[in-house]
Amino acid sequence: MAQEVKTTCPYCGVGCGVIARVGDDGAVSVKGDPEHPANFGRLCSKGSALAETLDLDGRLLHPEIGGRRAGWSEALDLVAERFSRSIAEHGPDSVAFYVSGQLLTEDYYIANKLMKGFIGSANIDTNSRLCMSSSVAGHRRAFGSDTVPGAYEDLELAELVVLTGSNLAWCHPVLYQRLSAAKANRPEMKIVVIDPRRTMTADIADMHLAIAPDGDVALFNGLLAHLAASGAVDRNYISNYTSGFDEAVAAASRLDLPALSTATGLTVAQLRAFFRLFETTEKVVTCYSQGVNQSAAGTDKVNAIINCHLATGRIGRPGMGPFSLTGQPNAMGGREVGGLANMLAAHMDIEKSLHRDQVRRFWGAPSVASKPGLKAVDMFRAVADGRIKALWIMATNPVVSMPDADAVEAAIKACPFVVVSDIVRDTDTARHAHVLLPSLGWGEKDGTVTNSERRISRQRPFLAAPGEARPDWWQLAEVGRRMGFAAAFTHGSPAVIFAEHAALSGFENEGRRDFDISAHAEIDGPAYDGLRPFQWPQPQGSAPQKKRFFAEGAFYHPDGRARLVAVEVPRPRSANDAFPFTLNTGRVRDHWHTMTRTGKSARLSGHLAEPFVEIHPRDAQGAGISDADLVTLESPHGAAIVRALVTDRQAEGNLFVPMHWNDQFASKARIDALVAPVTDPVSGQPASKNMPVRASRFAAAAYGFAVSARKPRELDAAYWALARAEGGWRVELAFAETNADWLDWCRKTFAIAAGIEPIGYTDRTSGELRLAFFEGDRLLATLFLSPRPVAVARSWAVSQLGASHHNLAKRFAVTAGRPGADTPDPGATVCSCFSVGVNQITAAVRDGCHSVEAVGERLSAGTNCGSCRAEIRGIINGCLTLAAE
Ligand SMILES: Nc1nc2c(c(=O)[nH]1)N[C@H]1C(S)=C(S)[C@@H](COP(=O)(O)OP(=O)(O)OC[C@H]3O[C@@H](n4cnc5c(=O)[nH]c(N)nc54)[C@H](O)[C@@H]3O)O[C@H]1N2
Ligand SMILES: Nc1nc2c(c(=O)[nH]1)N[C@H]1C(S)=C(S)[C@@H](COP(=O)(O)OP(=O)(O)OC[C@H]3O[C@@H](n4cnc5c(=O)[nH]c(N)nc54)[C@H](O)[C@@H]3O)O[C@H]1N2
Ligand code: SF4
Ligand SMILES: [Mo]
Repeated sequence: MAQEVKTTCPYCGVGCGVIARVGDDGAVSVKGDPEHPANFGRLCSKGSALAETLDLDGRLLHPEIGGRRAGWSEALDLVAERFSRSIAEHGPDSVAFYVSGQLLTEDYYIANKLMKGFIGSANIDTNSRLCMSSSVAGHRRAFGSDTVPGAYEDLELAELVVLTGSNLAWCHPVLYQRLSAAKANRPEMKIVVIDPRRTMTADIADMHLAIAPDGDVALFNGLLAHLAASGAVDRNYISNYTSGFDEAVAAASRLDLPALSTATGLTVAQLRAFFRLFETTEKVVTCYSQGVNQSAAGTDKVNAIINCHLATGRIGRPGMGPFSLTGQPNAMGGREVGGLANMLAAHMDIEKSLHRDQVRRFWGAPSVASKPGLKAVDMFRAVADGRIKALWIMATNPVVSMPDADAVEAAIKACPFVVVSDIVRDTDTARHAHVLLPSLGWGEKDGTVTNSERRISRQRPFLAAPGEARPDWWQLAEVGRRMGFAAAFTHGSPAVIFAEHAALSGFENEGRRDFDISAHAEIDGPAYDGLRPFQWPQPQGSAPQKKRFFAEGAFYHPDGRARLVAVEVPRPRSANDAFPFTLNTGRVRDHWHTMTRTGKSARLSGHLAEPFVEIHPRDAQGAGISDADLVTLESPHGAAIVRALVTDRQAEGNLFVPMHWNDQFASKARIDALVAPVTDPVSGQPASKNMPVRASRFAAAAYGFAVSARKPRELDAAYWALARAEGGWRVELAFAETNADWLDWCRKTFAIAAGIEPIGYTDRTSGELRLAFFEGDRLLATLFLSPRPVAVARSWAVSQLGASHHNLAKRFAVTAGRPGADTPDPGATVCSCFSVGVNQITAAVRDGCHSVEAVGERLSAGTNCGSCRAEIRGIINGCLTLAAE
């Protein structure tokens, strides 16, 4: 019997409800849960493709010690013994956990309890340090607690939505869809996008402010000064509920308009227009994410934004408030359990002895760590210099995602004892582990997550545990028991852990702490199984409620008042002739972080199949770089080779490279190798979006493109980038020499049997070479080689893997590298739900489909998840402009 299970998407912090259906044959399909209040049935491209990422190919299925298969008890004994020994010899601060916002709340709770309560160190930090810590620090400075005051509904109720440092269309796509639907219903609603790049999100904006990198403090300071000067502030709110207004305004007023214009890179007219819009619109929501958080001034940016909302009293009311968007599915849950090195469980404060004492008594712990632990960047420094001797990494891939990634890799390599819990066997981090522990992944694991609007939802299992994989919480609890803390880690199920977490949130709380879900403190197995999505707080004895915080003050500083924080505009970085460009990094629509999951899906990999750098046409010209050239990027920390994508969406002087590519998918594209370990002084969050680099053309003697039915082995090339494709793999290549034995190269790389002879041709004048190998009527592999970037119809070439090549003409068509008239090339994927390419959309536009709806009717593109609608609109506009010229 087919079975349907309600669960939650494991990707972004929107936290969409998913219904997973397991058919009689075991096949899984997913659809949006129409009843889930985050998405009401919608899913984006990544959510829609979840079923394609569930196969066991590449999964870690058994514990390993030193590369050999081991049993669980041997592996757990070893971890416990090595951690205990390090603690005995060098003290509790000689060990550390580095965990993740992709853990479930129950996993996270146990990790934090073990480290802070029983090991007695606060050396547990998380990838949320790279993600949300500036927001946490900003909230705590302003509100006295890490509270997101509003709800998603506020974006729909607002008259003005300001999106700063957020590419909502690609990174929170369902929230973007809710916003664009609201704007379609109420066209008078205004949207402002503040981003150095003209992103796909800017597509629905009434105003796009292409701000200079890190110009945000200046912009929001300017806004605060303007609001104060024009009398647009809420005097009652300020005097009843806040302090620090005068100092904040004084600090904010230091730059006049021309100076603000220089600091923000915006014209005085743009500044005036934005200030006026904010001033005259009551219902304003300001959403922000990594363009704000990931900065050396991240916390100040957060407070500069919050200041404007506090000064106008626009907070905690429908359609109003500052809104920090969380990235990971459980970034918020990790904050609730205190997973950051400077926090304690249940939003308590590690620096307050009262809180430490409460947590200690509740846990029955011998002691609770009395000082904050090392934050991620410092933690890996301590690993590098030998202070940390045993490290457990769980659900994160720091060799790819940490700044100064090569140094982080070297530190992990040199660490005497490294444990990695992951679901994938070969990650750039897992390859350096002494002990590998197989974890349950999405669809198998069982617990809760909290989304950006404080909504707690269940992730429910619908697949059996594969191999010997076990939940992360179980691994931690087992090690805790073996370290001598058996009584504190007796939890037999996630329900028991959740109940304990809920009880702690209400423990001696009495309204003094924002995070309180003690209504669930007595929850049992069946109730936990049936738990419906709810928002916190939900104190003991109360029903689920829709609550906004702070409309009438009641902040969590001891005096109950919010703080406006006086923030200074950071000094601009001095010009650096050796590294003249500013490198900005971030996300693409269809990949998730280090690609361990989305890299498995051919559909998702077809959107952008190769690591790239966006560069402005004038900069490209200046550096002698043409579109589709390869580019070497260098900083004092490291180097990368990526494809040039020349576009005026990018501001001059700035470059953008996605953070996703790693050593499994490209020869040299871990962009964090270039990023300096510079952090925000308050939050410790790395500045991942503002790095001086230089760019030059990578001179290759030959370029290649290949498709292969089998995964290529050992790619011997100066540059390569690998992507999953329907029926096999596609590879972009570049070589330093042209006179290799290409036949031999193909045989080795694509594992072609000796008896199989190629079809091929060489053109000595153009230097082009094509080789194709067939077995029966199936294409095994084909290589296109050229002295220039290869101009082959790639989607068409990929589609040949699935085609039947029964006659010679068809086989020769493959080496010709272009489709015949009967099989047009779809072009690069735009709509990944229906695999519709750019050429198909262009053809439809030429055929008279002049709106996104018309294209959707013709090709279905954009009619499922809607994530590509902005791109489709861009293609239509592009075609129509060309036609008009
Ligand atoms: N498709 C996809 N979605 C994701 C993820 C993913 O990997 N893939 N990851 C999730 C996670 S964990 C996170 S944290 C979120 C991140 O979500 P976002 O923060 O929206 O994503 P980013 O692309 O990192 O950065 C957002 C924008 O900040 C801009 N920016 C850079 N510098 C500045 C600046 O100084 N000021 C301003 N105002 N803007 C600037 C960048 O140009 C970029 O467009 O996405 C989540 N959603
Ligand atoms: N330059 C630059 N660097 C960045 C950013 C940026 O914008 N620019 N963004 C930063 C941000 S915001 C973030 S959030 C980080 C993300 O960076 P990471 O956390 O390193 O990225 P992921 O690929 O999500 O890593 C998750 C790992 O956990 C594994 N995994 C998945 N599910 C489970 C599970 O249930 N249990 C266990 N044990 N493992 C599991 C996956 O296979 C994968 O190896 O990157 C940061 N780094
Ligand atoms: S917006 Fe997309 S990635 Fe984010 S939770 Fe929803 S379906 Fe998942
Ligand atoms: Mo993140």
